[in-house]
Amino acid sequence: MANILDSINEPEQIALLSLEDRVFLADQIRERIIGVICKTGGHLASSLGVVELTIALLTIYNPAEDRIIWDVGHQTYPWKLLTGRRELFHTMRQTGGLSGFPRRSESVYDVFGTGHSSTSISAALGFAAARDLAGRNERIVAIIGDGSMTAGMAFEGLNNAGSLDSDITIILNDNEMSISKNVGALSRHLNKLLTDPTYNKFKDGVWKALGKVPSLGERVRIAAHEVSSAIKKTIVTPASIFEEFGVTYFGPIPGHDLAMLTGVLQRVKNISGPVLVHVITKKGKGYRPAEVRPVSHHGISGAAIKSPGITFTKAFSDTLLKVAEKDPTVVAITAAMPDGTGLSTFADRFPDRFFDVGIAEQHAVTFSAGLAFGGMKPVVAIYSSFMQRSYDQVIHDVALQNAPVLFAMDRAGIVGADGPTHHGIFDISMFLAIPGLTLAAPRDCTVLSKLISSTLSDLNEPTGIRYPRGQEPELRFPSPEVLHKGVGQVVRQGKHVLLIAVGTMVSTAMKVADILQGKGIDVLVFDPVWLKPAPVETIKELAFNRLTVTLEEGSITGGFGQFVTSVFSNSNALCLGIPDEFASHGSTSEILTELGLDSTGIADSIESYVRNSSEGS
Ligand SMILES: Cc1ncc(C[n+]2csc(CCOP(=O)(O)OP(=O)(O)O)c2C)c(N)n1
Repeated sequence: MANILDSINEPEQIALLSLEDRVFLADQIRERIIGVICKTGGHLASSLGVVELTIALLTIYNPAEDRIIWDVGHQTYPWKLLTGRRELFHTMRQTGGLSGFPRRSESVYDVFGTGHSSTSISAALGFAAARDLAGRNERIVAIIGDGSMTAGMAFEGLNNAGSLDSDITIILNDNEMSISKNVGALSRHLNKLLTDPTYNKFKDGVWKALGKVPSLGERVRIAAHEVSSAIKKTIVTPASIFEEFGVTYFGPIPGHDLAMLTGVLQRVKNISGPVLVHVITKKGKGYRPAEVRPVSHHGISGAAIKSPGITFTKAFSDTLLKVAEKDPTVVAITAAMPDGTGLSTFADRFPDRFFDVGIAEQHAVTFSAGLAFGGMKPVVAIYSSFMQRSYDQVIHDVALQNAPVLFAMDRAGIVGADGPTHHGIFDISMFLAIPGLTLAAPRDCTVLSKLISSTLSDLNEPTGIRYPRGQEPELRFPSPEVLHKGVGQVVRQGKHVLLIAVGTMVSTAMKVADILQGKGIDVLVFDPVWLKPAPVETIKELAFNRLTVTLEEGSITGGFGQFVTSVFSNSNALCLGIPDEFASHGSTSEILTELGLDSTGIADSIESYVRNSSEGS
């Protein structure tokens, strides 16, 4: 078989291929994705599920003019391979390489950047409204998964789509999976559509209908009713919720039958008003291990050697389980991330006390406030970057009413290959600004476990605990038996510089202190543990006769450094952290080095600060 994939340099070539060649192309795309991603790591299963869909879209639409908008964007590997990035595909998610998500800065074919879910319908509507105002006629398509469809934002988009009545096509890519099994009433509804007896009638009927509808070449614009009634006259589609939103529904369509998929999308393309095509795909299609275990193949870590240490996620999961065994009021909530957050074990052990609410961070937070006022102790486990979605709910529903909720914020700090959409660098600034909310950052898994147990033993106010992805750092220090709110710990003595390090930066700070020791600079390392209430009095005392430096894996602007040093009358402190920019993707250590936040970079910054200060005094 000729290598068709390697001959595709422009997406426009795809429409010129025969159907048979496009089917071969699908096989070759799968082979390439499996070959590369099993080595480098990345989002495997979702991308394998949309190979035919991507080819069909590029056959029917003109990607240079039409606007194809992917939701979440983790499934765009076939898209990247076919839109001019094939030769860079092996650099995926690495420093300086391709992003694992669509990026406007990476390609003209990535018309809307993503990473967080459920934005595609809103973005598509915006594009459509702009097109209508400008009097242009490009087509606008949003591709959204059944998991992403569970989010409030997707429904906000649908609601608006039904009233704007602008021409857009929404493709619902239904593989019955979010990262884990999809949940909720919408998922049930989609399943009902899928198992409706009219589905098979639809499959047969579609072919008949396609024969009756004029082809695209013959007519530039076809009125809505002409095509939809032509198809619907021949087949009875099951009643769907989307029709109630004023969105014309077609489906379900088998998503790996390239001929049928292309045929249906071609006809639907020219229907006016909002249209939703329900496409059924299989996550991991074509790679047996991913088909069988789509959850563990959603994102894979590739051939990287893994060390056996304990992760923060595991420490959280184990501790929560222990506490919940003794306290029946402890309940756990996730927004579609039971595995990533470590809550699956809790779900297995306490199914009645576990809530997967779908990709619905805002709802998860307000739901927890209700649980708290109802007498439960809710633990909401949400990645730091996804907490951004629920900022108003944290303020308005939790903090303002002093709802005792524990936020377990995993993936805080730089997360590595997923890049700027996923780095957890704003949580400190977000949380510190909210009155009544307390926030802690453990330096290792022991401190994390103690924080969870002690907070849950007397959960009486909203509390956040932020901890990073991956394993605890090598360096560990004994921690006090009980961690009192607002009390930190000196982990190394020194007379020249007070280095206040947040969370796992304590470990880096110890290495920095070693480096600086060799240069005659004596560093005291202080771990505040609690960022709010901060151990302000202790910090003031320690800062006496020492230069103060703060260090955090979070945004400098509004971060802990600025927060805590603002209490000094002479606030001549050096605040180190993530500068006012979006950190890129790559390995975490490379990103930190680039930001000057590796031990050598930090030591250099502190050394010049000390030298400049002594010259100035
Ligand atoms: C706001 C937000 N919350 C959580 C996530 C984590 N996440 C990434 S993909 C995904 C599941 C998406 O499911 P679906 O849309 O059905 O796509 P599939 O992977 O099944 O193709 C989740 C929960 C996210 N990207 N954005």
